[in-house]
Amino acid sequence: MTTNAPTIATNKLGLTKQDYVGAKSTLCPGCGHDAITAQIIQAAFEMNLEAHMVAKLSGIGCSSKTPTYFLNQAWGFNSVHGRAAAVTTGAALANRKLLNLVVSGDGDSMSIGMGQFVHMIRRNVPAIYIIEDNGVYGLTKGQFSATADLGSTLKHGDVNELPPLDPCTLAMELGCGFVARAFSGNPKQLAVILKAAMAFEGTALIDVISPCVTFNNHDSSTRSYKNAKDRETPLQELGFVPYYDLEEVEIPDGETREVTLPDGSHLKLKAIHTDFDPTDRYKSMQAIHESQDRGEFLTGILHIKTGRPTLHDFTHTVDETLATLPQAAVKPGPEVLAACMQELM
Ligand SMILES: Cc1ncc(C[n+]2csc(CCOP(=O)(O)OP(=O)(O)O)c2C)c(N)n1
Ligand code: SF4
Ligand SMILES: [Mg+2]
Repeated sequence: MTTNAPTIATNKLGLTKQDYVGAKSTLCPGCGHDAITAQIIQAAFEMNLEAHMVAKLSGIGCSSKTPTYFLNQAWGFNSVHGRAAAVTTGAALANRKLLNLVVSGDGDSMSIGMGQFVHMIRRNVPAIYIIEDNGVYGLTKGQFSATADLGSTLKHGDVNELPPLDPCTLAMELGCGFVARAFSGNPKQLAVILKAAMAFEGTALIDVISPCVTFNNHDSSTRSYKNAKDRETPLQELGFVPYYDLEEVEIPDGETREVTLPDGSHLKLKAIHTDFDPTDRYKSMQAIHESQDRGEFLTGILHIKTGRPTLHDFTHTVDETLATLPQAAVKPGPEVLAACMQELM
């Protein structure tokens, strides 16, 4: 007997997309952050992530609440405001086998958390660091954040007179090897960027413009959904071929630039602005500044450079997870301690 029941798609682990969801979102209906959560679930499903090998890390904010809404079988640490980067650095040191997935906000990362953020990038801590960037402190009712554009206004008329900080050019300045900007209203592009970030080693920064529909969605806000949609300027058509599909997928030559990612996957970048080279960070920074002067925001892979040493190279961490090391290997022993004490006398 045949049945017409629809088959549910499964990935290489035999899991369905439903296996990658979390609790029901409590954010405002239409919040850009929920659209990002949906693409994290999609990318994790397509990349066959094992949830128990993922650590979700965040600070405080509407954005920082979102790890609850995906991968409910992963590890999670919802820290305090601005401390996601520091907690991620600790998590990476303790266990280098987990994939660290950080979700932070523009307030969380670019104000109170700035000191931690810059050092995490400087140390090239292996982590995907997503900033859900709405230009305001959503959770505390919509004050301007440090990424708010000059001249943007709040609902009741206040004008932002301070120049914005740009997480992407800042990250490039600090040597970050994977810098991308996306828009929550462009899910297809975001999913590819997330998959490429999952195949990367080191810090992968993704700044996602994510409109706050409750406090920052009026016409005179540069971060409203409509204004963001009008200003978005995609740099590339992106394609991602995971390493296990390489033999089956034909990669055309020509205009398409290809980057081999550390796990062997391929990222294909077909430039829309033909003179844009994401491997040259100085030119990328110039292109971003010029686009900002024109009132546009560029999306896509803004900069990529593989092979930089990571935190593990700088600190010579062992492969083994610290929690599973035998006591004899982690303790220096009484003689070493006594010698140290002697030095300090
Ligand atoms: C130490 C500390 N200072 C201030 C706050 C108040 N506070 C909570 S969330 C937040 C800003 C959140 O903005 P953002 O990171 O952009 O997240 P969003 O809500 O916009 O997603 C602030 C200032 C806090 N919780 N802890
Ligand atoms: S206040 Fe803004 S950022 Fe927070 S959930 Fe609502 S729409 Fe999203
Ligand atoms: Mg915010």
